[in-house]
Amino acid sequence: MKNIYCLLFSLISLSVSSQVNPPAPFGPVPSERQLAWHEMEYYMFVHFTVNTFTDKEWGFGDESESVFNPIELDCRQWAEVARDAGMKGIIITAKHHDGFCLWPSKFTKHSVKNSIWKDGKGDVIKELRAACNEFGLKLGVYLSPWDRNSSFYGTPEYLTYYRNQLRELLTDYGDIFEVWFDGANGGDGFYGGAKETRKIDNKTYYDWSNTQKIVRELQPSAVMFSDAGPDIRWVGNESGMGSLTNWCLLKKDEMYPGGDFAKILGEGHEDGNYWVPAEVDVSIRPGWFYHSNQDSLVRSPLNLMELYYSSVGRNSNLLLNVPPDRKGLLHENDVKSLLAFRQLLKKEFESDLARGKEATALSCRGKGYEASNVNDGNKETYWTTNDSQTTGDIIINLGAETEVNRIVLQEYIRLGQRVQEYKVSAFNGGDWKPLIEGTTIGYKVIRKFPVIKASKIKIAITKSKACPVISNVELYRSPGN
Ligand code: FUL
Repeated sequence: MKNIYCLLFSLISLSVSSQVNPPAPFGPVPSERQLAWHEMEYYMFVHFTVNTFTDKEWGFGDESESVFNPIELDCRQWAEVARDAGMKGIIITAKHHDGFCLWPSKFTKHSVKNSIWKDGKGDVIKELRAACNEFGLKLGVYLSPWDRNSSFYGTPEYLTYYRNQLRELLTDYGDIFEVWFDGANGGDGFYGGAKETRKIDNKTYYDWSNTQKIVRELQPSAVMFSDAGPDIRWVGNESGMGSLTNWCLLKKDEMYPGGDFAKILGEGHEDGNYWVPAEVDVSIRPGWFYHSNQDSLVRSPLNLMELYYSSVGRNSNLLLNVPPDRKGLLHENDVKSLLAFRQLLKKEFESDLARGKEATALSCRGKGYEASNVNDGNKETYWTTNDSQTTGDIIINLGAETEVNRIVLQEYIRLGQRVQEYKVSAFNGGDWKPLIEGTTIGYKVIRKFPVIKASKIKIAITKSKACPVISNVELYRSPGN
């Protein structure tokens, strides 16, 4: 019956004009570089520097270059594991707060070129670039703004130094997908021998807008991460928790890296004026760097699954840190866990029960915007309503009673993030039974609910800023809880 309404409506619309216009974008929308980033979903963070050899998390900046000697370094192993684990890229700490550079920077002595590793001829970034190319991964770089080694830190000269290094990384190593600007800033350090405390004003010192111009100039497709974007925001914690309500929107002009914004960063701003989605960064071990006494504390495959639900499942990307050991290899415990998690993930989302089933909606915008677009496997097609409507139901008819316990929902974010509230229910025993309620959707949410036998599943959009635009609905019977 509902299909008939939609068909009649389509016919009437057709007779008026052969084409129904799509809804206009609502609010901020993602750039092409942000859209490409959303699709990546899950990628590896690599923390590696002198700390790996000194057993520290934050090097003071006075470490001798000679401590860096990863005799079996094999970036191909990192990349192969990342690919086999289902990750789409690797972001490496090219320079962490200790100031040691993993590439032979022309602008400092404090780099691999003065280490004994490969007689000072090595370049970790170059090796990782080649490995990423070989295994089909994208490469990103972390260049710590805080530098506890540099005598320039805290003075205006430091900005020139920092920008020169950024230029090297963005010129000599091919396409970079993400540049990671950390928020930890200032404090005590070696600073070329001064060994003192240097405080900076993180609102003004770094003159971020001019640094950002360098990234746009040299790598126009790269997204920039920091507490305040401009392209990607920190989620506000390092424990792997995306926020259930998660707007990809942010009033970033009111924010700056290193500020006290953790709560806002989780949810974003419902009325934000820029598209700045959240990235969840978290480590597979307690520390960011490798420490042999944490070999038994590697997250289990099931724990990684929980992380996946609390990040990718909550409209965020997952940047999972896997730190190489002193040999320069990912430890076998980490590798085992990552690959076992990959297998679990495959089983979790093995067979989409919604795909190709009859999908109907009482209201639809007209031809080209039918409910059947949500389960056609094409994320470029979507269901939507008339502009005047901000609610609507989609019903997936599973045909027979079917066990279900997971749902994936996606908005067509090219037209903005709209949905504010939704409800999912199941037709079971002659009645509609409520399953879950939610707030935002955005690029993607994945929700769990106890196994239920249902012949139909209803997704009701109960509140939206403008007509809802849903591009994808998937249903699963996962073996997990
Ligand atoms: C923090 C840093 O201080 C940690 O060492 C680590 O790099 C983490 C990802 O970001 O701000």
